[in-house]
Amino acid sequence: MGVEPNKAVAAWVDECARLCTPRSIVWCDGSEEERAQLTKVALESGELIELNQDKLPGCYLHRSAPNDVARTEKLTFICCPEKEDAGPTNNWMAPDEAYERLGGIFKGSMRDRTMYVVPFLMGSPSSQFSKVGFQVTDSVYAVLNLRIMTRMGAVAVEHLGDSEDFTRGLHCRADLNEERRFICHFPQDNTIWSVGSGYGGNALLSKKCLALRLASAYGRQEGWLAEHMLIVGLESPQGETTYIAAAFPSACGKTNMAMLVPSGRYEGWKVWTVGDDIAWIRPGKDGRLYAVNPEAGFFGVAPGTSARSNPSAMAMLHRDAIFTNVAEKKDGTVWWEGMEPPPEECTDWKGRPWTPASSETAAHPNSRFTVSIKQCPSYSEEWENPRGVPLSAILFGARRGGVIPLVYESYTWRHGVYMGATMASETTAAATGRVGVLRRDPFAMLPFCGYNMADYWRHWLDVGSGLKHPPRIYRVNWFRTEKDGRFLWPGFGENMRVLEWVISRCHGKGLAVETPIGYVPAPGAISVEGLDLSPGAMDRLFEIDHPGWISALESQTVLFDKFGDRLPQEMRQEHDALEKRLTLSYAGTRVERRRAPRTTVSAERHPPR
Ligand code: OXD
Ligand code: MN
Repeated sequence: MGVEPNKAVAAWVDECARLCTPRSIVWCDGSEEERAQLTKVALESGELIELNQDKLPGCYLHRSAPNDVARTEKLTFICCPEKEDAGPTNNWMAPDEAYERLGGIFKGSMRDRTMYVVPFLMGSPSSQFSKVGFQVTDSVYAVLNLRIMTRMGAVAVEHLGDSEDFTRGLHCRADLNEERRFICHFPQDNTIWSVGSGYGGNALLSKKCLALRLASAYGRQEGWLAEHMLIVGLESPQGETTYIAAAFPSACGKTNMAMLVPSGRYEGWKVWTVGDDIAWIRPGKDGRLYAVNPEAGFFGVAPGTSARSNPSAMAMLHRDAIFTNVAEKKDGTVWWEGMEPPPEECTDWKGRPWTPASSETAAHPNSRFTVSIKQCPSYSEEWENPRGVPLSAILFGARRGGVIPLVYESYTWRHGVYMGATMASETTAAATGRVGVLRRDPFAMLPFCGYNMADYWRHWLDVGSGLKHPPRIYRVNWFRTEKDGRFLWPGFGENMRVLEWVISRCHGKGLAVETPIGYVPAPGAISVEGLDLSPGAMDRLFEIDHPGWISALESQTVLFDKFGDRLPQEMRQEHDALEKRLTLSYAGTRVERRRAPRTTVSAERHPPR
C-alpha cells in the first residue's frame, strides 16, 4: 500500500489477525491494478461471474448464498453498555457477551482465507467532519463493492494521519450459517463486528453500520444528524436550485427519486443527484441545515428499475457495475422483473434455467446493482462540496395503500418531527421477513437508529430549535391505491408535479389549505394537466380517511408507550392535538358530509427561504 497505516491501525489489524488467523493479509490501496487483480481472484473462485464485456464492459454478476439475500434485522444488535440506551426498537446485547459470542465464531474463521484490510473515507477528503473506517474482511466481493461505495484506499489513510479515531469494522462470512450470523455495533468502541453474512447491508460496514447506526449515535453527541435520506437538487429553468432531502424506507423508491427525470411538462428543469440513501446533516452558521452524502456509489434495488421508472439508472449501468442476484440473459447481459419484457429464457439468480412460465422470479426481489455516483447522468458536482448543500425541504415518504395523502406540509418543525416519528410503511424485500406488512418505521430509521429512538426524536427537536431557517417538512405518499389495488398516482417522473408545489412553498409562493393533518395543496396548486388519472383521483389522493387516521392514532400510542418517560412530551402533545383536530373535523364531516377546507392560506404565513 502506498501510504503506511498508523500504529493504532496496525495494532488493531494485528488483533484481528490473531483472532481470525488468516492464511495471508492484503492491505488494499484502491488502485486500478488492485481492482483488476481482485476481479481476477473473484472470477477464479466463482465469487464473480463475467458478463458480456462488449455490451457491459467492467460489469460482473455475483450470486449470493440463497439464505443470504437481505438485511437480517433480527440478528442486528446495538451493544452499548446500558440496554435502555439502545431502546425498545433495537435488539441489544451486552458488549462483553457480544465480544465473547462473536469472538467464538470469528476464532480461526479465516484459516484458509485471505484477510483484506480496506481503508475507506466517508465524506469529502477536505471536510473535518468526514469519518475514516477500516474494514477487515474475507470477502473479495465486499472489497470490490466498498471500492465503489466509498472513497477507498490511500485517501482514507492520509485523512486519518496519526489519529486513533477510526471505525474498526471486522467482517467474516464464516460459514454463512444463519444460526451463527450477527451484526453487532459497539458505539462506545467505534467498532462493528459482522459475521456469517456476505449481503451488502450486513457486509459493507461503511453503509448501514457506520454511516447510519454508529454515525447517528455520534451525531447526537456532536450536534448533527445521520439520516436514511436521499439528497437531490431541483434546478428551475431560471437557474435556481432548491435542495431537498427525503427519507423513505428501504426499497420504496429513494434511488428513483434521487435521479428523477421530470416528465415532459417540466422541460427546462434539471434534477441533480447528490445522494440516494444516506445524508449527514449539520446546522450551518447561517441557521440553515446542510447535507452531505458520505457515500460514493449506489447499492440500488434492481427489480422495477426500467427506462420508465429510472432512465438515469438504466443509463449508468452499462459499464463498471456489479450486479447481485439478478438474472443473466443468454447474451451475457442482465435482466430483472420490471426492466423490460421477459426474455424467452435466461438463468435465474440461483443459476437455474428460467422461462416466463417458471413459478419463481428470475431475479431475487432484493437483487441489486452497485455503481459509482459519478456514472449517474444527473450526478451533482455538489457531491464534492465539503460543506454540503443547504436544505429547503425534508420529505418523509412511505409505502401506504391508504390514509396518507399524496403530499402535505407540517405546521411547524415540531409537527414535522411528529410526522416523521409516526411514519408507517408496508415492508419490502430489503430485509428478511414478511413483505407487505404495515409497520411503524419512524424517519425510515427503524432498522438504522443506533440509539434509543426517543432520544433520537429529542435530538431532532433540539436541532430544529436552534435553526433560524429550518427546512419545511412534508409527508409524501406515491403509493395510495384505488379499492381494486391500482395506484392512484402515476409516480416516477410525474412526482415532479408534487415537488414543484413543495419548491414553490419553499419560495413563498405555492398555495395550500389548512386541514386537521397539515397543509395540503390548494385545489389546482398541483397541476394534473396531461395526466391520465381516473375520475376523482385527486380527491381520493387527498381524502382524509377519518377512521383510518383514528386507528393510526391508536397504533402510534402503542409505539409511543414503549418509550415510557423517555418519550419527549412534545410527541404526546402533537398526537393529542392531531386527535383533537380530527375529532372536531369528523363531527363536522358527518353533519356536512364533505366539508370545504377551513382556511385558505397563502404561503406568506411562512417567510420564503
Ligand atoms: C439499502 C437498504 O440497501 O435500505 O439501502 O436496505
Ligand atoms: Mn437504504
